[in-house]
Amino acid sequence: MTKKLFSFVLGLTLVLTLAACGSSETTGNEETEGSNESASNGDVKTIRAGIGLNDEHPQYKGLLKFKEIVEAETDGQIEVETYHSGQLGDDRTMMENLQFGSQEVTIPSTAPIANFVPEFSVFDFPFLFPNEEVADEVLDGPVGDELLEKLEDQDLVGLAYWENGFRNLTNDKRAVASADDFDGLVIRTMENDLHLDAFKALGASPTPMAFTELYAAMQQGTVDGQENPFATIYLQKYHEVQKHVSDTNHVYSPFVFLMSKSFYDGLTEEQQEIVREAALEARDYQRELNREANAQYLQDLEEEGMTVTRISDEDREEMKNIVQPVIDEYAEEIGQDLVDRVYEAIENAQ
Ligand code: KDG
Repeated sequence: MTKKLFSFVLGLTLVLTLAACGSSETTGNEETEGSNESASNGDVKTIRAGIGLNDEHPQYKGLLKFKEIVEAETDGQIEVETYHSGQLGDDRTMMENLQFGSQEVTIPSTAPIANFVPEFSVFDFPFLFPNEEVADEVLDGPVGDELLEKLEDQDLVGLAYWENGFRNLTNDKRAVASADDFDGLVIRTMENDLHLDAFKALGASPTPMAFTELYAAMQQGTVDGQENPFATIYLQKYHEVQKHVSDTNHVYSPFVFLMSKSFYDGLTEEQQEIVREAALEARDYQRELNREANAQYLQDLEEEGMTVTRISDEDREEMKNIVQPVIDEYAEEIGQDLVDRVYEAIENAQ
């Protein structure tokens, strides 16, 4: 074989060998590269998640935890955009956004949800839950799941119950220590007929209003007071526009982590499992954050100059008796059977 021919054959062999390695490398990794490629450059889904509370509230910190888990577990296939302080609208608007597909997640209290699924008002019955532990067991149990399932008829998916917390009264007029002290106070309530009727029974002049309008209404004096958990009262800076706070603890308010049903149905089974698990893991984190600082918030409010009035057991008992007829009326409307099962679940959880 001449030198020329040998060099040609050697070169050809080298080229063919490299080409073969190259193609086997491509074949070897093609599938992996292909799947990685689809994750990073393929159809990335975006979750636009909006809430009413501000970015200091445990609700927002819980939402950031949800974002962290979902983006990690889906390897970037799902991205979560977070919006706080009503940037995407008030609770009703954000729930409608989910129904119409312009937003994918919101986390309202059960009270505004009752305008879409009336049965949710049962969780706003005054003095229903004795403490957070019983609330967790009932909400995370069969009767809580039963109510979440009813959301699907409204094109909503309820993935978990988070915690707003025990609601307490603030006002700018006077110390409220007993039922008599509610007389004539213009109290902003959530947009929920049960809340309105309960405060009317106590002698107040309640007015329904979106959460996004509340601070300005107190600042302008169009309402005398409102009721919310200590975390909200402190972190939304209501002490700047309210003089008095009473530890009425009159309602334990859950949040519901809502997802648009059309968005949820468009996820793969694996992605559905990831968002479900993330909402539950972030729930536990959010509840813990909410409870850790709750006692501190009341102290902070006093340090900010608010007058704190402690409600005695007797006075709280009197408030319960006054609102009982309202509870009985709504129990009939919601369905006595469901209400009885909620009370039974509370009994079993104690
Ligand atoms: O988005 C947060 C609101 O749903 C929640 O804060 C509702 O407690 C509430 C209120 O008073 O409107």
